[in-house]
Amino acid sequence: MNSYQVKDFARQCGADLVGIADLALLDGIQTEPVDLLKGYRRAVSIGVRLADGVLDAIEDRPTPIYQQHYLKTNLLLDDIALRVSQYIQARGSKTLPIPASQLLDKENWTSYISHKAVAIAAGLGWQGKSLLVISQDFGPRIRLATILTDAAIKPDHPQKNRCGRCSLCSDACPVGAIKNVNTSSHYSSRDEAIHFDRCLARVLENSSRPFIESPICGVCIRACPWGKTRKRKVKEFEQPLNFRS
Ligand code: B12
Repeated sequence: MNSYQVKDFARQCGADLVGIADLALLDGIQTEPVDLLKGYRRAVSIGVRLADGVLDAIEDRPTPIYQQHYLKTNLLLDDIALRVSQYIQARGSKTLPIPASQLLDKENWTSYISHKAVAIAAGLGWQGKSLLVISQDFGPRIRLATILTDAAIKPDHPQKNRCGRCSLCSDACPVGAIKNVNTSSHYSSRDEAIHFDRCLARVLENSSRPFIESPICGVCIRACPWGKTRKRKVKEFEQPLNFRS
């Protein structure tokens, strides 16, 4: 089994993005439990693209359809992670699929491991000013999951940051949570990039709005120019058809 086969299988299962992280790059990262990565060498990072129609309808708050899309995308990611885990395990390596969105510590708002850190190490994208992983093809319009493995498959490399002087996510945030600070690789803490208390208060407020039950938002995702459907692609579908009646 090589990395190409694992990636190909993940894509067949529905992943839109897949990369392999060398866990040596994540040495010392915060995990729950602290020895979560012990015995593992690589992490398969998978990304599932969100629907533009759902995101483009977001103005200053999440919509009921984004709430459902969020839940269904998490289920799809967990399903793909399980299948990839089974594929690798059947070929003799140990695996641990990490759920897309399971909160473990509600005081510090943390999970088993940061899927974003894994995705950055696996080259899926860079860490944007919003703290989100921005991929070249889909921008932050992706959700992520991770499969840890002891298989010594070939790792990918991190990408360079391409946010530059753009401040659209920061300008769009309804509570001014994004500080508009750049990073060349990744932020050392979330407070370096955002006013975490403002972001958290906003997503919690959102979770009590009608038909919204999760701490979600989506405004900074929608604002990012990376991943917005390009006009060129749209035009391909808009070519007039030469039908004669
Ligand atoms: C808890 C949680 C929240 C909390 C706290 C968010 C936060 N910033 O930590 C709340 C409820 C506020 C929240 C909000 C949102 N969330 Co949230 N959330 C999570 C969850 C479940 C756990 C995150 C966690 O443990 N953070 C802990 C901190 C300490 O980790 P960290 O900030 O990522 O990175 C640390 C280290 O890892 C290190 N680091 C970071 N990158 C790298 C890279 C390398 C190479 C290294 C060495 C280290 C390193 O530096 C940091 C300090 O230690 C994850 C799922 C998951 N398991 O990852 C989703 C997740 C991060 N959320 C996500 C999203 C989309 C959102 C929202 C947009 C809401 C929404 N869906 O509409 C907002 C965005 C808020 C923001 N701008 O950060 C996505 C991000 C997808 C993407 N494209 O990046 C995730 C990955 C869920 C998923 N399955 O896709 N979220």
